[in-house]
Order: sequence, then structure tokens, then C-alpha cells
Amino acid sequence: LDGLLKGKFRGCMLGTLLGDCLGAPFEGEAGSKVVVQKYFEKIDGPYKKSPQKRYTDDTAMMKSVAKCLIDKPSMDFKYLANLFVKEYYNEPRRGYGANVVEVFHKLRSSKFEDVYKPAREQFNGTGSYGNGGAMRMAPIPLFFNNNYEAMIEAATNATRLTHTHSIGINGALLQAIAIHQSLMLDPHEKADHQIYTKKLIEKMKAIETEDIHDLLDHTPYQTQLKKVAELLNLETSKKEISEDEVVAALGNSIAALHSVPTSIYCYLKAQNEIAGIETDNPFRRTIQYAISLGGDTDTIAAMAGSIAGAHYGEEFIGENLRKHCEFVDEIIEISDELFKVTPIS
Ligand code: 8NA
Ligand code: MG
Ligand code: MG
Ligand code: MG
Repeated sequence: LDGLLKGKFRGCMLGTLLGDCLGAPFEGEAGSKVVVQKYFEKIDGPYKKSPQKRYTDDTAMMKSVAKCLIDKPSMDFKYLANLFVKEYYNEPRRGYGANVVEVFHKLRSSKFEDVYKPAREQFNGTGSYGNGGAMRMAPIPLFFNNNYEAMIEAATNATRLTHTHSIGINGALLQAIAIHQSLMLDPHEKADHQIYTKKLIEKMKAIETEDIHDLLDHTPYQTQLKKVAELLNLETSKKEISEDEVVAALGNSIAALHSVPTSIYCYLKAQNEIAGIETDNPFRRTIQYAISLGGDTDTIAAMAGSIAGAHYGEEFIGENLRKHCEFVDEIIEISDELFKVTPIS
């Protein structure tokens, strides 16, 4: 059992890394199943030495979240803010969100006095609703796999360092909850998508309780999750849903509301074969399909990849895909260190 969970830790963290590295070259483009299938045929075909794909902000920030848990298992959010800032100034050209860098500047110049203040000031005080909180979530549901309440609290505070809009925070919570759910699944059995989405909706009901002043819908994630369930139900009754329909219903942007439910959909849909995606491997199918949707490809593939990786574990992640990404061995090492400090009941 220990070995199973250790493999799921690696699968989840590698899921973020591989989705990020493999998705980054397509960021901001219109989706194309054909183009992305050809790309994956090269990457997953007979191995040819080629330049490795670089990771971006998604992995850079996830790394800091993991390091914080490893160094300070009781979670020190001032320390986490320090790690984010250090990581950013070491390598500023990792494709960070356009506005989040202001938070890093302010954190540094204020000497981390109030670590939540700079994020609160973003976007004239409304806070960021970007998916930057969600994209780096993986280590938190892994570490707190035994303590749901503590997971929610840690995920909230880790997000608030950069994102204070409730859409940004609740998107990160949904991502944590999805990983937490998939971690409990048997790698060799499929999740029942009706039960899986129903559980997510129930948990979001307990989270989406406050009015969101600038929105008409006060339970936007539950609304999006219902659309995820409807699309999957339509597919069960043999209706094919095009990528355009998926993007129109769920979105593929940098907004958490229009990318986190999308990543959950990618994971659940990719449990089964998808026309135009030639692979038997459900992990590859997840990230390949996510990238095919276009838009914020690295982040949607990173989020979908970490959910899929938590379900299937490391053994489903092929050698070929790994060889084309930088930092694979380091992520495995970090994941094992995180596993070592994780309380197991
Ligand atoms: P962020 O907080 O800077 O948010 C990202 C963007 O979302 C902002 O630059 C705004 O355009 C928009 N936004 C967020 N909140 C508001 C608001 N309240 N009002 C108006 N606009 C708002 O950074 P983040 O960490 O959330 O961003 C994560 C994303 O940026 C990831 O996709 C990551 O990979 C990176 N990134 C994405 C792209 C892309 O083309 N999709 C390109 C480079 C980097
Ligand atoms: Mg990125
Ligand atoms: Mg697959
Ligand atoms: Mg992105």
C-alpha cells in the first residue's frame, strides 16, 4: 500500500510537470487534435534525442509549495511567500502570469511584512481570478491526503499569497479536491464519472457559500461542474462532443473558472478512447486531449495531468514522454521527499 501511494505521489507531481512542459509550446494557440496527435507521435515514438521541453511558472511554483511542506510540515506561509519570490528572481523568464509579478515585487520590497497584502491589492482590490493558485496545488492534497479540513485550509492560504478573488481561491480548492478524490481510486479501475462529479459538486456546495459581489451566479463552480457532468453523460449516450463545444461550454483560458473544471473534464473523458487520439495510455490521452483544446494549454494539461497522475500513478507515465521534459528526476526526488514527511495513518 505504501508503494502504491508513493507511486501516486510521483504520478501526480510528474503529471503537473509533463502537462506543463509538453503543453507550453501550444500556449495561446487555437486547439487542433491533428497537430497535437502528430506532436505526440514524435515524442512518444522511437526515441530521438531532441531538445527537452522547458517547464514554466506552473512547475516552478509547485516546486516551492512542495519545498515548503518538506521544510516546514506545519506549513509556514511566510516561508512559502519567500520561496515563490526567490524562485521568481532566480528565473524570472519562466512565463509567469502578466500581473502576478507585481505581487512578487511588492512582497520583496515590503520585506514580507504582511504576506497577504500585495495579493489583495491586485486588480484594484478585487484580487486575481487567474488559475495560478490551482496550477501549483498538487503537493497539498498529497501531503494532507488524510486530513481533508487541513487540506482545505492549507490550499486556501497557499493560494491567497497571490490570488484573493474567490474565483481564484475556489478554483484552487476544486483542483485540490479533485486530486484528493483521484488519489483514493484504484489505478486499474475507471472512476465512475457520475459519482465523481456528484462528489465534487457536494464538496463545492460547502465552499461556495458567500456572495460574490461582481457575479450574478454565486455558485459558479457548481454550475460549471454540472456542465462537465452533462457533457460526459451525452458522450455515454454516444453523442460526440467537439473540442469547440467543450471550449464554448467550459472554457480554456487563464481564468480559474474557465480552466479548472475543463481540466477535470479532460481527465474524466480521457479514461475512455477519444476519436483522433491514438494511444492506449489514459495518462497520455489526458494531457494530449487537454493540449488539443488550445488556449492555456500548459496549465490545463498540468492540472489534468496531476489529477490523472494521482489516479494512475507513476507506472502509467511512459519513458518517452519523460525523456522530452526537463527536471523529471528532480521532481521524482522532491515527490519522494514529500512522501517521506507525509503523515500516514
Ligand atoms: P495573474 O494573477 O497575473 O492572472 C493572469 C491574468 O488573468 C491576468 O494577467 C489578467 O489578464 C487576468 N485576471 C486575473 N484576475 C483578474 C481580475 N480580477 N480582473 C481582470 N483580469 C484578471 O497570474 P496567474 O498566476 O493566475 O496566471 C497563471 C497563468 O499565467 C498560467 O496559465 C501560466 O501558465 C501563465 N501564463 C499564461 C499564458 C497564456 O497565454 N495563457 C501565457 C503566459 C503565462
Ligand atoms: Mg505556465
Ligand atoms: Mg493517455
Ligand atoms: Mg498557462
